[in-house]
Amino acid sequence: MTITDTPKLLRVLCGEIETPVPVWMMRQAGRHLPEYLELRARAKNFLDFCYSPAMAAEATLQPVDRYDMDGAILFADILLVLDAMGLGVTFEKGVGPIVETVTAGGGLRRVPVETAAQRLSPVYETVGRVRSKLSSSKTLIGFCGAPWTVALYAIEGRGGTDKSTARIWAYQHAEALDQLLDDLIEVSAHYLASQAQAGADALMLFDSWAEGLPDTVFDRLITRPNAKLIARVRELGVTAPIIAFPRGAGTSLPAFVQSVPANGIGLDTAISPDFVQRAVPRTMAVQGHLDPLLLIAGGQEMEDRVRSILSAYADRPHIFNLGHGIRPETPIAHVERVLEIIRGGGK
Ligand code: 1CP
Repeated sequence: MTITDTPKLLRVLCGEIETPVPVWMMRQAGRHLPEYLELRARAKNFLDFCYSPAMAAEATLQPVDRYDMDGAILFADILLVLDAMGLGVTFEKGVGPIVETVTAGGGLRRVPVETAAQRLSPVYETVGRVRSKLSSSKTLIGFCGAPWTVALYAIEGRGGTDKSTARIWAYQHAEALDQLLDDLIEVSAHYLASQAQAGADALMLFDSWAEGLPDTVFDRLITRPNAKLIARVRELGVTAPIIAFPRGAGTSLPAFVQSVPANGIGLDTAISPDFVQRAVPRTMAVQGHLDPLLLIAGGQEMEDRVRSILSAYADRPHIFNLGHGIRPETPIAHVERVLEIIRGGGK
C-alpha cells in the first residue's frame, strides 16, 4: 500500500498533516443513533449483541454510513476481556456493568491466556466482516481497555463508584494489583493482535479512569502498563498504529508521552491546547478534545471551540474527536454542524 492509498486517518497516525482533518467520535457506535436503538432492541442482552458478529458489524458501520466518518470504531466493550478471563460480567438496564470481583489473594488467571483470547473470537469475526464492507478510504479502529481501567471494574465490581477500593489496593495490595495488571496486559495484547490480524487498521487503548491519581501512582498504574502493553503488542508482530488515551492525565501527560510509544494520543476535555503543544512531541498525532457536553449544547460556543481546536493543531498531525464519549442525548444536527465546519476547513 502506498501512502496515497492509505486512508486519511491512518496517514495522520503515520505523521502526515491532512486538511480537512480526519474525524470520528468516541462511542459513535451505539448510544445516540436511532438506528442503533432499533438494532439494540433486537438483541437478547448487551453481551449477546457484542458476541453477534452480524449485529456488531452493523452497529460499527452505522455512524460511518450516516456521517461519513473517517474512522469506524469496533462495536464491542472493554469489559469483554474480563468475561473472557472467567469473571462474570452482566450489563443491567439503567445500572450499567456488574462484574464479579477479584480478591487480593485470588488473582485473575482463571483460564489460560490462549483460552481467553480464543473466547473473544466472535469479536475477530466482527472485525473481518466490517473490514470487508468498509470502504478502503476508511480506517477500522480496534480497541481494548487499558489495564488500570479494566482492573478497576474487576476490583470495584461496577462503574460509577469513587474508585477508592481499587486506589487503596495500589498501596495496600501493590503486588496483587501489579499481578492483575500484568495478567490483563497479556490477554489484552493477544486480543489486540487478533483484532489486527482480522483487519483492524489502528488500535486504541482506553484508559478512561486514569484521572485523579497522584503522579507517583500514575507512573505505576497508567504509564508503565500502557507502555508494556504496546511493547507486548509489537512483540506479537503488530505494526498497526496505536492511539493511547490516558483520560485525565493532567500534569502527568508530558511524562506519559515520553515513555509510552504510541502513534497518537487521545486528549480529554480538561487539557488545554497550549499545554498539549508544549507536552506532546510533534511526531505524535493528537486526537480530541471537544467537550461532549458542548456538543449537546451546540450554538456559537460549540462552533468557536471547533474552530479553535482546528487552528491550534493546524501545524501537526491531528484527528478531530471528542474529549470523551458522545452522550445518548446528543442532537444529530449538532454532530452534522461540527462535521460541516471541519470539512469546510474550519469555516
Ligand atoms: O445497553 C447498552 O446499549 C449498553 C451501552 C454500552 C455500549 C453501546 C456499553 C455499556 N458499552 C457500549 C459499547 C462500547 N463501549 C464501545 C463500542 C463502540 C462505541 O460505542 O462507539 C466502546 C468503544 C466502549 C468502551 C467502554 N466501555 C469504555 C471506554 C470508553 C469510555 O467511554 O470511557 C468504558 C469505560 C466502558 C464501560 C462501560 N460499558 C458500558 C457502560 C455503560 C460503561 C461505563 C460504565 C461506567 O460508568 O463505569
